[in-house]
Amino acid sequence: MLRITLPKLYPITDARLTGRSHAEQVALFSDGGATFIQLREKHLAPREFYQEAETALRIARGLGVRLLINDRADIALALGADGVHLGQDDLPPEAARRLLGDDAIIGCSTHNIEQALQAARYPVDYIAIGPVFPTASKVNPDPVVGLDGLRRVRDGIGQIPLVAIGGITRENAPDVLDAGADAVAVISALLDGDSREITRRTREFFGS
Ligand code: 3NM
Repeated sequence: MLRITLPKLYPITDARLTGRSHAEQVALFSDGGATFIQLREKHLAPREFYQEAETALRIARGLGVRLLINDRADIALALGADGVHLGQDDLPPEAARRLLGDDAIIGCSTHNIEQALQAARYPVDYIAIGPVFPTASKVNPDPVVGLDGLRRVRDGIGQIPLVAIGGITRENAPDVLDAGADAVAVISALLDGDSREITRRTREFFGS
């Protein structure tokens, strides 16, 4: 496992919300200073997603940006992506670790303290907890954990890097970091707007 230091902002692509390709979103987030991005695709067939992700990875590599693939360790492996973000129904983290090796970044989605404590026993590089706030970007989200739930997870998992997700905005992000998250993963608060807006929102997410 790597010992990674996460940047505070972890943008996630969403082709339905913007109508833009994953590659274009990676370019826009990168222009805004993002260095760690997740490709999230819930609708395309694996072959199409693979092809889009290949283009996105080429762009990311050219810019020195690390790119993780949501859900699909097979696609991450085939592409040589930087890692995979696993949901509760995806491959178990130890199986993804066997496939991808020690240098890959493996993150694990959790939605309550029990899942987070379980994930802390797996060979993961970070744990994500959410939704912290209500979100419209996920179908059937789990119950909101709130800042208190986030604090409990922070206290429970020790030093493992922690990503907060769900309903995070420029306004509430400082409270989320105060509650113990190392990074915030964000979809709609970045992608809501034209391309200049997306880059600007990314650049200004943490104030500057
Ligand atoms: N996962 P937004 S919440 C992809 O709870 C995702 O694990 C969640 O989008 C979880 O920033 C979520 O627009 C959606 O709320 C995040």
